[in-house]
Amino acid sequence: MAELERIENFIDGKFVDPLGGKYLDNIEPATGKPYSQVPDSDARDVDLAVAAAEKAFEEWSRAPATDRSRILLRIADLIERDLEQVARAESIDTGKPLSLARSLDIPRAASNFRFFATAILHTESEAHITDNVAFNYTLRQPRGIAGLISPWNLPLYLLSWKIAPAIAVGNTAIAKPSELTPMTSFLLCKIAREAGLPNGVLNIVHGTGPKVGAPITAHPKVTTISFTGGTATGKKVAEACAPLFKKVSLELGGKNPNIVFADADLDAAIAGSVRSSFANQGQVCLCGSRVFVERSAYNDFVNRFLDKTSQLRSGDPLDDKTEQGAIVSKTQLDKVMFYVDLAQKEGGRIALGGNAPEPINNRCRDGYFFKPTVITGLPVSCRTNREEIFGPVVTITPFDNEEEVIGYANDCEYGLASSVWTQNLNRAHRVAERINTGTVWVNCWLVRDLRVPFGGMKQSGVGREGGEEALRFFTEPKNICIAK
Ligand code: TXE
Repeated sequence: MAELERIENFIDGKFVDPLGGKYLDNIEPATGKPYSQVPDSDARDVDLAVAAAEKAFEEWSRAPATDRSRILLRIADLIERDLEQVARAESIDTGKPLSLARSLDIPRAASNFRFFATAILHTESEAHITDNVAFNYTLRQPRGIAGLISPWNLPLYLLSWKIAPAIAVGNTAIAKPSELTPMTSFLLCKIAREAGLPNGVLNIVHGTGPKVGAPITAHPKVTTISFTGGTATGKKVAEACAPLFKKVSLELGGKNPNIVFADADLDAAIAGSVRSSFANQGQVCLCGSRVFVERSAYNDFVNRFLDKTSQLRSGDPLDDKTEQGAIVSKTQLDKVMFYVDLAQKEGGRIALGGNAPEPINNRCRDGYFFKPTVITGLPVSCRTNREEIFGPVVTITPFDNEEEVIGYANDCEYGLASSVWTQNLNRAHRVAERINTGTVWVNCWLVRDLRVPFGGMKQSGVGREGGEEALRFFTEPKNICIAK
C-alpha cells in the first residue's frame, strides 16, 4: 500500500514529528479508509510549543498593529490563492461536499483573517477625566499564550475564527484541531510561514483531546483558552481551567428551534429550513434541528419540506453536484443511527430518510453516508427533541399559538441559535426577545456579520466570540490612573 501522507506538527516555525514518533490513521469519511496520518502527540510536544510561543511573545506583542495586520492580510490572500487546494483538502477530510467547502468554509476562513487584520487598526480605547484630580485610561494588552481547540465540523473556518483575533492583538498561540480533521490546519501552517508569520507565533500540535487538548488546557503558561466542541468536553475544559484562573470561551452544542408561523413567506421558510436542517449533513452547531410549524400551515409545510428535502443530491463529496456528503466518522454515523432508532421508540414517524443511501459509487461504497431524515409525531420533550444529534436529522412539530411555541423553544438545556419565520414585524420582535438563544435569525439562517457577538446561553457555552467581543476576550484591560 502506498505510504500515507504524514501531517506534521508546526512548532517554532518548523514542521516536526511528534516526539513519541506515533501517528494515527486519518480516515476519509467518504471511503471509510485511511488516506493520511496525523501525529499522535502528547504533553511533551505541547511543552515544546509553549516554549516556542513564550519565546515569540515579547517581539510579537510589541510589534506595531500595522505589521501584524499586514501579515494576517497576506495569510488571507494566500488562502484565497490556494482556495481550490484547501477546499478539496477540507472536503476529503470532513466528507462535506467540495462545493460547500469552496463556497463557504474556506472563503470564510480567509475573511476571518481579513476581518481581524483590519479590526485591530481601528480599535478605540476608553479614557476618563476624573473630576480635576486624575486622568484614567484603559490599556488593552495581549494576555500571553492562547490555547485554541477546535472541532471537526468546520475545521478551518472555526480554527481561523480563533487564531485570527488571538494573534492579531499580539498573543501567541497553540492550536489543536480535531484529530478527525487535521489537514487544512496543516495547510494553514504552510501558508502562515509563506506569509512571513514569525516563528512561534502560531504553533499547531495535532493529536487527541486527552493527550494534547488536556495538556494545553492544564498548562500553567497558557493563560487563555478558546474551545469549540461538544458540551460534555466543554465541561472538562472548564474544570481544567478553573483552578488556574484562566480566561475561557466555550462554544458548545445546540438543539436549535426553527419556528415557522402560518403568515410566513412559506417558499422562503421552506427553502431556508431545508438549508438550516441539512447543511453540512446537519453537522453545524447552528442547524435548526427542531422545526415548529403553526398548525394551520403544518400539513402544507411538511409536504413541501419533504418534497424539497427529497431533491437534495447525496453523493461523492468530490462531485461538484453533491449537496449531501458523508458523515464525519463511523462514531458520528452510529450516533445518528442511534437517535433515529430512539425517535421511533419514542413514538416518532420517519417521514423521510432514516437509513443509508444506496452505494454512491465504487470509491464510496464503504463511506459513512446517511439520508436526510425527517421525523414527525414526537412529543416535544422527548430525548430526540432535547439531545444534540449533530447529523442530518430534524423533527417537525405543530404548535397552536405564540406562547406555546416560545415555551417549546425555550424548554431545552441548550441556547445557541434560533430562526423565526413570520411577516408580522411586531411578532418577530416579540418572539425574538423571548427566545433564550445567543442568536435569533428572523426570515433567514446563518447570515453572519463578524462584528456581532456570537455564542450561546445555557449549555451552549460561555462567552462570546466575534468582532469587538473577540478582541476583548483575547486582551487584558489595564486601568492606568494619572494624578493631575
Ligand atoms: O467534539 P469534542 P467531537 C458536538 C456534537 C458531537 C459531539 C462530539 O454533538 O457529536 O460534540 O464531537 C478536543 N480537553 N459538537 O468529538 O469531543 C478534541 O480533540 C481538551 C458540537 O468533535 O468536544 C477536538 O479537537 N480538548 C460542536 C475538540 O476538543 C479536548 C462541533 C472537540 O472535540 C478534550 C463539534 C479534553 N479533555 C461537535 N477532549 C459545535 N458546537 O460546533 C476532546 N478535546
